[in-house]
Amino acid sequence: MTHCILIGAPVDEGQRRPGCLMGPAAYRVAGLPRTLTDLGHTVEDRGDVVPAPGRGQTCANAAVHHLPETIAWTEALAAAASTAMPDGLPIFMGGDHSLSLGTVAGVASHADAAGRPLFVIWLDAHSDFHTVETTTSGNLHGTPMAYAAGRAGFDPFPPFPAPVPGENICMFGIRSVDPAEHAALAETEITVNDMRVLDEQGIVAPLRAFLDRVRAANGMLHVSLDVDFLDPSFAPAVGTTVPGGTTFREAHLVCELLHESGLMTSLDLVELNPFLDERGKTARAMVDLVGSLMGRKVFDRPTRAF
Ligand code: HAR
Ligand code: MN
Ligand code: MN
Ligand code: MN
Repeated sequence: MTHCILIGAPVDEGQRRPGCLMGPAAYRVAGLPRTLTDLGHTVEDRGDVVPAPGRGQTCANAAVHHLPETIAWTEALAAAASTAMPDGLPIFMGGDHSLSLGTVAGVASHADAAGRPLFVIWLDAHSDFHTVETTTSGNLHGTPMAYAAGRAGFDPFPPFPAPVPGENICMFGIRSVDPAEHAALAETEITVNDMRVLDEQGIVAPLRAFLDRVRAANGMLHVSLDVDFLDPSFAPAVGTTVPGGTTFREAHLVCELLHESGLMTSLDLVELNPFLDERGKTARAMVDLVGSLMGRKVFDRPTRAF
């Protein structure tokens, strides 16, 4: 039984298609709290985070938009995350992926204070490895993984509290990487399990290899689940659909294995844009995946001892 702390992060400023701000409401409507309580967990909904007003910061890259608002979200969400961590499992209901600038920062300061290494698993079509300086779209939802990894180029953001070493970061489902991200990733120890890797090796071997390392290090594990990790055929409610994503079963298998590992300590649900959904199917698919992450299974059977 886990104490689940729901935190709404109606962030819409990290990209240009309005609608992600309706995400937290859609998760509640689609039955996220009930799904968790039906699995025997306790649920505390802390409501939606409200950021302070932006403070007018600027940067040299003219493409970047909503910089002060995004910094304000980062600060507010980092505070909400580090406050929630000692109390249970925070589940951040987004909101676009720029919310992870804050959530991972808050989780990282908690892990640092607890003296435990933080690991991050990034389930996404995109690597989100731009900096404020390299983004050409100017959409800051394309930057949070680079911020968490401690890349330079994030002025005037607050310095990332305890950067996550590349060896502790694993990406899954990747199929859209910009040239500047590609070059920067090549300089890191980050494991990039792109769709080609998953096609050839399946989900189980690459995921277990990473989870074994988290366990061996007594690490904390932040899971960041972007809707576009999923194939748009069954999860269309996202502004940046990319064909060739994970299937329904591949995505559930990832979640089932994560649950079986017992390692997840915080979770982001990002990029759901309910305005683009078809009768709620994407919101429901995401809630179903959280069910698998939190222990729903068809049959109890002996699983591999981790
Ligand atoms: N790399 C592209 C950019 O920076 C697309 C980023 C899209 N990111 C998300 N989240 N949708 O993963 O604009
Ligand atoms: Mn706006
Ligand atoms: Mn993303
Ligand atoms: Mn994405």
